[in-house]
Amino acid sequence: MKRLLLTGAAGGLGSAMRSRLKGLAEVIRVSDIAELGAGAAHEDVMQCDLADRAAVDRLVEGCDGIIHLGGISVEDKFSRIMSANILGLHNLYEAARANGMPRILFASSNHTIGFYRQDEYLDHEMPFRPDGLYGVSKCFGEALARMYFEKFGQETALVRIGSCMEKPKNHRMLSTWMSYDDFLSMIQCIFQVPRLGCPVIWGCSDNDSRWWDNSHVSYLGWRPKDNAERFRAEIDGTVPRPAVDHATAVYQGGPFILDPVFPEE
Ligand code: NAI
Ligand code: 15L
Repeated sequence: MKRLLLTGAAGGLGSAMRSRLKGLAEVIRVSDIAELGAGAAHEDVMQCDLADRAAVDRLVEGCDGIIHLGGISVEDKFSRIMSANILGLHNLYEAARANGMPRILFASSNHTIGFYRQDEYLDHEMPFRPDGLYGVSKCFGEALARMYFEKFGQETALVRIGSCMEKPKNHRMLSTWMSYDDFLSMIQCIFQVPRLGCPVIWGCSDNDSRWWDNSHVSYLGWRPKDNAERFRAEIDGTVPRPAVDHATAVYQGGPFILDPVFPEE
C-alpha cells in the first residue's frame, strides 16, 4: 500500500497504534483535529476537522486505505457527536467515493449493543441496542458504511471495538478487552484480505469470558492471540467487584448505561 490514512491519531488508541503501523504502507498519513507535532520520516501529518468537508476531501486524496478512529469516543452533547461522528463520517465517505474508494476500517463500538446483558452471547446479526447517543452515532456509522457498500461497492470493516487499551481495567473488561497486538493483526488482515465486503467484526481478544462470536469472519484469517484472563487475579486483587445487580455488572455497555443524555445547555 502506498498511503494509509489514520484519523484520530492524537487520541488514546490512535497514538498507541501510530508507531505500530510503520511498514503497513510506504506513507502513514496521520490526522486529528488536535495538534500532532512533527511526523516521523514515514509520516505525513495533516491536521483536519472531520466536520470540514473540503478539508476531509484533501485528507483522503491519494490514500489507498483508511483507519478511521477520529471522532467523539464517549457520551457527549448531541451537537458535538453530530459534528464529528455523523457529519464527519458522511464527509469521509463522500471523500472516499470521490477518491477511488479506499478500503476503510471504521472504529465502531460495543456501545451499539450496550443494552444486551452480560450473560448473552451475541452474533453479528443481533439488532442494535445502543446505550446512549454515542452508541447511536456508531449505529449510524455502520448503516452509512453499509449503504455505501450496497450502492457503490465501498468496502468497510465495521469493527465493534470492546476495550482496546494496554490492559483491562475492571471485571467487565476481562470480557471486552482487545490488546494492541491483536488490533494490529486485525488491521493487517483487513487490508490484506482479497475481498473484504462490509462485515461486522467484534473487536476483542481471545478472552475466555468474551461475549461475541466472530465465526462469520473466519475468512479474514484473523486469529487473536491475547487473553484477558491473565489479568484476572490482578483485577480481583485491586478493583472492587460491582454488586451483581449493578448496571455495570448486568449490561455489556457497563458504565455507559448510566450516562445521562447531556443537555445542550
Ligand atoms: P479518543 O477520544 O482518545 O480519540 C479520538 C480522537 O478523535 C481524539 O484525538 C480527538 O481529538 C479526535 N477527534 C474528535 N473530534 C474530531 C473531529 N471533529 N475531527 C477530527 N478529529 C476529531 O478515543 P480512542 O479511545 O482513541 O478511540 C478511537 C476510536 O475508537 C473512536 O472512534 C472510538 O469511538 C473508538 N472506540 C474505541 C474504544 C477503545 O477501547 N479505545 C472502544 C470502542 C470504540
Ligand atoms: C468505547 O466505545 C470508548 O470509546 C472507550 O473509551 C471505552 O470506554 C470502551 O468503549 C469500553 O466500553 O470499554
